[in-house]
Amino acid sequence: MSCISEEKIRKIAGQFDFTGELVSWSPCGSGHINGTWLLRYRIGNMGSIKVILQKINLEIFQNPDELMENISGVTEHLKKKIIENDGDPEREVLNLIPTKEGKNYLQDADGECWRAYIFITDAVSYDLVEKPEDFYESAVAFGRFQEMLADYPAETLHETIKGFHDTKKRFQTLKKAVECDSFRRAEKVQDEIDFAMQHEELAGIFGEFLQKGEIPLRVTHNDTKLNNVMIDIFTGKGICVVDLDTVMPGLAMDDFGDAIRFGASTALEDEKDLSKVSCDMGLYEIYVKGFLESCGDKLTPKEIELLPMGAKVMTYECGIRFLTDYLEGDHYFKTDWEGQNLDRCRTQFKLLSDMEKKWDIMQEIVNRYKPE
Ligand code: ADP
Ligand code: GN1
Ligand code: MG
Repeated sequence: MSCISEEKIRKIAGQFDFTGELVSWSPCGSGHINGTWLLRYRIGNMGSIKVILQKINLEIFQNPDELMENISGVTEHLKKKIIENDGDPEREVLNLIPTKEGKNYLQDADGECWRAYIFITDAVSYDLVEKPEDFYESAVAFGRFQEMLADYPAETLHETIKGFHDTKKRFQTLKKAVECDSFRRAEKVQDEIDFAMQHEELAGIFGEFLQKGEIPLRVTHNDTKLNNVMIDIFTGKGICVVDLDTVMPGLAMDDFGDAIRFGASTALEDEKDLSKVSCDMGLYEIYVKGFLESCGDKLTPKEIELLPMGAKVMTYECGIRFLTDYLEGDHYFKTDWEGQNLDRCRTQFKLLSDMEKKWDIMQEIVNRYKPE
């Protein structure tokens, strides 16, 4: 996905509305879905500018018009709020660069779809927490993100991936993958399949609360990994939330939980040595604090009570998604080695087991930080 010829990149980049001489490009970030490149341009004697070029994964996002309509709408909304709050609209929100024809993405002759963003300068994203403060900042950024979108007209958002966090549906898909066993891998992962089946209960919890009207749908990010927040290298602040492909009506607990399963882990998502994998309660506490400080007063008592459950559910959901993809021959998440999705599944199940051991502490921490 990250390989691209010079001819192709020049042809694609040349159709977006900016000038300058393209001098270099390189793959960027460690996202599992889209192809992302950092492009450097020289502009006369004025210096250089950087641009992010992304190839949209059309196997996953089948309706690019709707996807980009969501992103345009959400970024415009965020920009207004940021300007109202005297923020920097070039760095605190993604800025789409239109095509020369004035569209928000490009469909090339091969049918591939591309979009370009202004590069957020002097900022980094992390796959593993290096400093606890960075994790705190990511919590504040995601909490603020949710808050700024609280008045976004949710009914105008398209569901870019149907049933994205419908854990029950994810569980059914896993069961089908086990039954089909198209790649004859099920026998090798019987322990993981057993673990997934034993935890089936987690798949239905939020669906039931929703059905009973006990928890609300909100406009949420739905992919709150630490590496989807850009951290300012000078101030250490969580400057901008990126990866807006899955901004849709969803659950606050899922945004919280997804961030915990990734960022409060003591190891990378694809660590092979499971003895290194645990859910760090110090990091968990820091995230709880940042998240509740930034959006806690907007959440209902039930949502707050269910935050720790969000961590378990999202860790489980992600684990079964990785297991399903392994069983189905690794067609969804990008992989760099055979078995990487299985490695990812194992870290998630290890984390979930660890959360079960730490369940009382996890609840106690949320209790301690909940708004009065
Ligand atoms: P994916 O859907 O594949 O995860 P992302 O949109 O998250 O793709 O982009 C991958 C990575 O590229 C991000 O984690 C971030 O590090 C980097 N990135 C994305 N957009 C920008 C941007 N506008 N400026 C700087 N870096 C960016
Ligand atoms: C994908 O795009 P990225 O890498 O930020 C995935 C998330 C998973 C995550 C697991 C659209 O996120 O749902 O939780 O991988 N995004 C999509 O690391 O499926
Ligand atoms: Mg990403």
